[in-house]
Amino acid sequence: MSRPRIVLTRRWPAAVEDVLRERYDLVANADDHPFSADELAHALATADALCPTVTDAIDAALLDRAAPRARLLGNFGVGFNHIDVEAARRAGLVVTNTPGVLTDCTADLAVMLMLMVARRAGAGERMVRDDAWAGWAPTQLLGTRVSGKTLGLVGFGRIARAVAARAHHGFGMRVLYYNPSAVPAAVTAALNAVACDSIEAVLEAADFVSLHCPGGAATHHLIDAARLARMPAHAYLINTARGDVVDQQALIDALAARRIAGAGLDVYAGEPVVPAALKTLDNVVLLPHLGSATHETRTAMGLRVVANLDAFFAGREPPDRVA
Ligand code: 8YV
Repeated sequence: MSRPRIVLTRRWPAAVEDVLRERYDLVANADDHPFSADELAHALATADALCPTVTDAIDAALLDRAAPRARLLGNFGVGFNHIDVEAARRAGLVVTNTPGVLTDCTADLAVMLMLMVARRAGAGERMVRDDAWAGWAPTQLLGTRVSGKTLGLVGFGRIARAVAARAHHGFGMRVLYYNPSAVPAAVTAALNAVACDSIEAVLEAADFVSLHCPGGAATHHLIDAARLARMPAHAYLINTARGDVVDQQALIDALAARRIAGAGLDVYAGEPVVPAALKTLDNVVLLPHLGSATHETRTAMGLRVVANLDAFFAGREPPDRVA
């Protein structure tokens, strides 16, 4: 029997591509170019499984026209808001993701953004690189203390809890959260975390707000102008979730008017475009979607996709099926 054909839309860590090459008829993307819609349609029509990432729009228009041979979408990433899950179901596709393996690195990055923006790390680094540092001064680049402050989490899933652990145990922060469903008491007790009954309550009480909800229609512009206005002027917003969870223009307006103190962003609406207005602001730290970008985690993500492929093509239930 011929081996299933697997198409990867991007380059994956070499160790993972090697495993896939041993087990499957692998079609890799040697030059790592983002696929066009036509290339995605061709892959769906010719592969047994397509393995997309956040850079691929697997939408209804694509899925409805593709007449897929593929039976599995093995997403490389935990977030799958770039996949129209209903349309995938209609097209007879099973969808899997990669939960768990990127929790720590994404939480590390959220903490890094919090520290960077509060302690003005970006501005300081630019000063050194621009040869603009004239030497130490008592009032130079003063930032905001992080230790002992209040962290507010919007969403309290795996990554938010890992951020809370770092903040609470590492920085002595008080942790508040809003989550749409109940969280086990043992989890909140270990982190001394306090539930709020609305997003507004988190925004009003926190010195740092970090977003940890999924992307997609249900959370589009969850943080809009009205909600940003609930944040005190000394507070910071951290986003490692998805760009369109925040109304980006409303955030730019709030940052420019100093209605909030700053923001640390790893994700944007319409990536990879980052609005020029954001780049001109000194009270925002801008990273290029690096949340899971470590050798260890990207390899683990790839191997998690492999585990899903292996289960699916052996006729078992894939461990990370989301649709
Ligand atoms: C991934 C992420 O690198 O997994 C996710 O949802 O946001 C990132 O950490 C990227 O999305 C890969 O698809």
